Amino acid sequence: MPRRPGRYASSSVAGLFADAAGGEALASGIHLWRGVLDERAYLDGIAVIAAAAPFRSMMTPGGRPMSVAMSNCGALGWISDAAGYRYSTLDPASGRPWPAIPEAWLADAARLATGSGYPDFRPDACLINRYAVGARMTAHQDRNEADFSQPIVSLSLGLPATFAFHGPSRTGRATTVELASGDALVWGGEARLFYHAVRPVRAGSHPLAGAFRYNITMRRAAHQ
Ligand code: MD3
Ligand code: FE
Repeated sequence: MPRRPGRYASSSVAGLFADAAGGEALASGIHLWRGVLDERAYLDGIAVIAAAAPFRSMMTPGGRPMSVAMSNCGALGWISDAAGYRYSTLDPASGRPWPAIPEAWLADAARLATGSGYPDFRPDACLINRYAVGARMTAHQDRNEADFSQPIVSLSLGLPATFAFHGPSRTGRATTVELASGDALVWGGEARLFYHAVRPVRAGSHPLAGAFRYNITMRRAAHQ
């Protein structure tokens, strides 16, 4: 994981302090690692996965297409359709299993989780979100997983975005943080069930990703 020189920061994040292993804790259970990813390798890996499991706009249970296009790798993939949100071992578009999570991604996830205080993270699900300009994710909790004691590792590539998180309820002001290509976030402990959102992605061009933002989330969806 080559490190980029540190940039910073979101003025709206108060009280940053350093994690033991070099990340920054934004709040209890939220660990930010700036510029730690090999952007080119991740974008190449995304292209390989998308060749087998193309990005598609899934339907909400209410029947609206999501603005974020999605693909998955790993034993379990997150899907949404008229029947609801859930994990599936098969890609509904092809009827085949999802591609495997690349070993390099699993190695980075283990290192980031361990460095954030979660040494037992063993992801079985990896959702890849692709945001075109204007795409967004409204406030929600991630609660389709079986074990909330496992953290989520989130990797950002391509165009930057404003990420917002609340607390355990949707009410109250959100804290925002600017996420750039190469940044990683680990969400565990009490933050695991926080409401969170991605603001509409602003127009721009990234030298490697063009007019897209990608987010990779590695999770433990099934019981260990
Ligand atoms: C905070 N994706 O796919 S990942 C999602 O950037 C999702 O695409 C966002 O939220 C994205 O569900 C954010 C960061 C993230 C993931 C899970 C969380 C933040 C979280 C769970 C609890 C609290
Ligand atoms: Fe989420």
